[in-house]
Amino acid sequence: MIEREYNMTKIDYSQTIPNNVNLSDDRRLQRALEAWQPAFLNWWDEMGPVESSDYEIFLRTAIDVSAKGWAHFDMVKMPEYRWGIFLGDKEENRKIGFGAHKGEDVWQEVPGEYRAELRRLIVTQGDTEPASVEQQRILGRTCPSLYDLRSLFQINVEEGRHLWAMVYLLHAYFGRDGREEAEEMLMRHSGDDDKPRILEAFNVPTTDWLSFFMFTYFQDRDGKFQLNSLAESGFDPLSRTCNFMLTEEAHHMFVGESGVGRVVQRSIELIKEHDTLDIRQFGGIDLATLQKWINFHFSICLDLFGQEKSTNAANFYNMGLKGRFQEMKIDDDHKLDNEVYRVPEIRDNKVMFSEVGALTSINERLRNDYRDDCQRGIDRWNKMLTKAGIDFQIKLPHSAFHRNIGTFADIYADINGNIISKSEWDKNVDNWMPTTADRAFVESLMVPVVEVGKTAGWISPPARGIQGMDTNFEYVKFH
Ligand code: BYC
Repeated sequence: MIEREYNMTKIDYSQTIPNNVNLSDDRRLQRALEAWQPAFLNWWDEMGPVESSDYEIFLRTAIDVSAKGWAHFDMVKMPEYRWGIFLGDKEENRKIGFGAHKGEDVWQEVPGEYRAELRRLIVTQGDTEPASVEQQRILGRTCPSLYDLRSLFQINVEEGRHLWAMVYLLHAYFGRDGREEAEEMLMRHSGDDDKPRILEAFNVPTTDWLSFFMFTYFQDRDGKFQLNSLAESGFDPLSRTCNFMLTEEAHHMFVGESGVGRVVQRSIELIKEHDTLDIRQFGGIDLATLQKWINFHFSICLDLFGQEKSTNAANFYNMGLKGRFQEMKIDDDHKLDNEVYRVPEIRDNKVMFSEVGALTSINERLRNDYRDDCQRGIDRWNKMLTKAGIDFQIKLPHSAFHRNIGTFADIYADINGNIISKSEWDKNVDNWMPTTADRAFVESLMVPVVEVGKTAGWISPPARGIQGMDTNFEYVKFH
């Protein structure tokens, strides 16, 4: 077994595959990854952002994984972006923080008895990354501004790199079946009938920019919570990989929050200007439509946390593979054998709560943490509406609404969590969820704006530019 030494934060860009893991010391691994690289580039060409290979984009590239100064900005063509392998810094004497192995040294190699579970977690995580690039591939055609186009492409290249991160772990630590899994990552495709992506929400196409901002607000936030839980892992290479991915994830959520905020801002302006909530006729997105998009995206993202009661999740925790959100900040024994947690269930046709073992309800706890985090943005947007004197509040739908995984998968519920019949659902669904006509309306607004410094009429311009640049900067050059 080759000893892997990862103490350097600097990234070596002289290599075919930029890395900070001393890849050149492990020839076999280097060759295997160099063989995967053309398959990845081929996938990017076929399934990545459409018609974009000649564009020059003001992109951020990692040069150093330390907390300060890891980012470098330059005009780059996406296919020339230097995807590579970057692990966060090693924490000396790190111990496993939870589960049956709490207090033991973290693992630098895969513990044999947990190999299957660890592989499954890494594959599920890895699968979401190229999925999101596939979902967003046609958005470049209808960008509301060059600034937004840059944000889209920045996110896309980083999701590509996150795939590299998981593929590295599979190649480096899982031998032949890891290499096979890495190939499969490029064979499954979002929305493919025969070989779909693993998690449902990653099979929904993202074809308009309102959906893109919802995606980056809600779905990337699932990424934040899942990556934080995996960053707690006793398998140290996974922990360090996720820690670095999280630094990039923060920007993706910023794009979502500021994007939806700019839609709200523009809607407020149009409502005030024309003294009506009915602003579609003036080319704005009305708040009722915005609410429907939230209902859809939030509910499909709740499914991403799995079942309320899950033995898989309990096992991942007990084994020390996947912790809770900010595990080390929680004040308990980090073993959870005798703890309880409240989970929803359906009794007498109502949503009620009962206490079950905290271990089996790990997924539900993470989902609740996620819900609280989502609420913060909703509060900020509502404050904007209140301040403008507009009598409308946005809200997150109840957790029972429009669910496909877990306790609520077999029932219908309204947005307040009242259980209703199928006929009531059918009667009201068009008030809650985007209809074909709603989607056609939003699509009709998606006219590309590519003039420097200009922004589409349905969204406010960004408050400031990127990396100290003006909002008038030419963030993307078409050639
Ligand atoms: N869709 O025991 P359960 C990101 C299956 S996002 C389809 O509750 P578990 C990103 C499940 O597989 C973060 N199937 O499951 C964001 C199981 O199947 P089996 C991605 C689902 O394992 C934006 C069965 O139902 N990372 O990074 O506790 C852009 C029983 O369920 C779904 C991760 O997800 C579903 N939604 O929980 C780019 C972290 N949910 O065993 C990137 C890794 C459940 O019966 N993944 N099933 O065949 C995990 O930790 C877990 O796999 C899950 C599922 C939390 C997702």
